[in-house]
Amino acid sequence: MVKKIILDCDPGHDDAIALLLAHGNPNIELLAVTTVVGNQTLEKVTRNALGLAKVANIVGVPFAAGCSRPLVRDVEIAPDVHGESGLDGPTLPEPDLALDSRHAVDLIIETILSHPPKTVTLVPTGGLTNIAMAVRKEPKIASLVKEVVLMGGGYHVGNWSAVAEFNIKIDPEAAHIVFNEKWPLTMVGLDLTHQALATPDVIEKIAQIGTKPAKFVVELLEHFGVLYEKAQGFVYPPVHDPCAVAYVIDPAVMTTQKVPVDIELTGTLTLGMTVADFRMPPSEDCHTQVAVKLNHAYFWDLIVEALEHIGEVDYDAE
Ligand SMILES: [Ca+2]
Repeated sequence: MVKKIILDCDPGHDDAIALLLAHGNPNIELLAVTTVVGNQTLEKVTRNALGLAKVANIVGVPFAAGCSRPLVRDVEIAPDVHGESGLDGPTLPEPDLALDSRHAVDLIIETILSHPPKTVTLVPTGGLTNIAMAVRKEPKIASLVKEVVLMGGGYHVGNWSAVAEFNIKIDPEAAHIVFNEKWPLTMVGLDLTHQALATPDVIEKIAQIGTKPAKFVVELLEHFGVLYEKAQGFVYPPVHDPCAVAYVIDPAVMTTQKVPVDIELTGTLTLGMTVADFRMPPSEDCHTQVAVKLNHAYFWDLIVEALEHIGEVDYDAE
């Protein structure tokens, strides 16, 4: 069955691979791509998203820019992890796709309202500002979306503080809104994504595809590896965002556990922590679950297959 998704992202090396996975997997129908401030400024991540559309030959999908700052906090970006461009490493082609004239928040709402109930999955892979704004502007979407599958948080670890993950930490108020709406929500957090390491055998498999988009991904992963080792101390980089897309493609790619999750908004050391309460079996109405264990080989096979499906794209890098 084809799954319809809206990808709300801040490319971002791992967002880029999430976008290519969504576009290249035949079981995903990409309804819209929306951007949000996060890894870099809104202007830079939006430019990156449009450039990626050219790399993967994505046509007929609206791309819209969203919020340029979090709901309450000041803008916090991650140049040490993603570089000055937000996508340092490979050369991105000059985009020729024009942005949709709508604000991302309106595009998200209109896309959900124009499809049958419970058929559209929201896949946020950046801060949750656009999603929070959308559900506050049009509360009906909370009962109309099929589910929210987001990359963010972590029930045992953080990466932007001792206990908070970047996407949640940069806009914790937005995350609080999104986690407290009653839609089914899957948190694909660091506990899971730290298993999605781009090991040398994986990079070699992608290199063997031999196409320009595959070469682009290899360069992304190699550069991300250098930045990630310096910034976060990883030998091989964890490729977070495509894990959320992979879960939508086939939930069997990972195990999950139902557990209530809420967002810490007042802790001086724990702001933006995704607090999961494992003390008791979850209640009947628990609408949140967390990703636990990844099938590493299956996950990377999905990415290789998507790149093979995209095939050769003849674009000129500037
Ligand atoms: Ca991201």
